[in-house]
Amino acid sequence: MIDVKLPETGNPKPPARVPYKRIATEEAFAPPEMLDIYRRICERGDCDAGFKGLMGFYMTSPSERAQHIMRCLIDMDDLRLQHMDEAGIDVAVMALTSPGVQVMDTPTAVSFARTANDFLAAAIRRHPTRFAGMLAVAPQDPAAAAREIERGVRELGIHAVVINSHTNGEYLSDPKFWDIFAAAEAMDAPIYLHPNSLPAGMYEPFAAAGLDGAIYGFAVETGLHALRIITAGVFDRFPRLQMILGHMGEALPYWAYRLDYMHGATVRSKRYESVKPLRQRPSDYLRQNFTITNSGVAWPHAIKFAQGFMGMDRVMYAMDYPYQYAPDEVNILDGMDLSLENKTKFFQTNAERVFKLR
Ligand code: 1DF
Ligand code: MN
Repeated sequence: MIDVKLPETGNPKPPARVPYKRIATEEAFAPPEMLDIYRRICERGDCDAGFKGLMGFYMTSPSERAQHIMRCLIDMDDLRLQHMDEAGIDVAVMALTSPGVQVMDTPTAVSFARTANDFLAAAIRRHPTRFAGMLAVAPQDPAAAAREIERGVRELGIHAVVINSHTNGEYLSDPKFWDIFAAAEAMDAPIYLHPNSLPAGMYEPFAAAGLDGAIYGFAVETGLHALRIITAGVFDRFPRLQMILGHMGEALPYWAYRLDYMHGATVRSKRYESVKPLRQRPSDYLRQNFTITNSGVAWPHAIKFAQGFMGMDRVMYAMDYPYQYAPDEVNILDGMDLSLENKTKFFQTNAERVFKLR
C-alpha cells in the first residue's frame, strides 16, 4: 500500500554528506521595499481579496508561521544561508515571492521588477556559489517585460524568468502577452509559472473552505493557466519555449490521459471556438516544453510517477523556502529508491542545465 509519510518536525537528523549538490529551485525572497508597497495596496478599499487573503495574512498575522516566513523572506545573507546549511541545500534558485510585481499598477510594476532584479543580482554577487535566481517581470506591460528579460539575461546573467500565474485575472494564453514568450524563447530563458493567489472570479468558493492557498487552490489555478497556454497553441507558435511548473507539475502529469482524450474529442466536436487543433497532444507539450519541480511534495511515489511520465531529465528538486522549510524532507528525498545517476539529475544536473548555472 502507498502511504503518506510526512517529515519529522523539530530537530531532524542533519542531512547526510552526499556525492551530488542539492539545488533547490523554487525559493522565495522579498525586498523590504516591496513589502512597503504591499502594505499600501492592502490598505486600499479596492484591494484584491486573494492578495489580501495571502500576503495580507503573512504581513499582519502574529502567528509563528507568518512571523518566521516574513523574517526569512527578507534575509538574503546569514539567516538564509544558515537555513540552507541546516537543510543541506548547496544552492538556492530564488524568485521574487508571489505575486511579485503582478499586483502593482503598471508603472510601479515595470520599475519595481528592475529594482527587484538588481536586488537579486546583488545578493547573487555576494554569494555566487550559493545563490542563483529568476527574473521578475511585469506582464502588465508585455513589451517592457520582454525588454527586462533581455536586460536580465545579458546584463545580470540571470537565465530564467518567474511569472506568478494570472495578472489581475488575465492569462498568458491571451496573444497580447506573447511578446513575453517571444523574448523568453529568443533569450533561451525558461519561464517558471509559479502560483498566485486566486483571481476574483475563483476566490470565494475556495476561500470559504480555506482551500484557496498552497493546500489546493494554487495548484488548480496554476494548472489551469498552464493548460490555457498549451491549448491556445503557444508551443506551436514558440516551439523552443521552455516553462517550469512547481508542485509536481501542479498535478498535470496525473491528468495526462484525460487531457489528451478530451482535448481530441473537444476539437473534433468543434464545441468551442477557443479549442483549436494543435500539432500535438497536450501531454506531448507537457513533456517537451515543461520541466517540473517537486516543491511542496517530498513524496517518493509521486516523484517516481512524474519521472516516469516526464523523463528523468525533466523533474527537479525544490524546497519552496520559506513557505515549506522542512529540512527532514531532504532526508526523505536522499533516501529515494533511485540510482545515484538519477538522484544527481533530480537534485543537481537538471537544475544546472535548466537555469544555466556554472
Ligand atoms: C505559500 C506557498 C505562499 C507558496 C507562497 O507565496 C508560495 C503559502 C506567497 O503557503 O502560503 O510561493 N508555494 O509556492 O507553495
Ligand atoms: Mn512557491
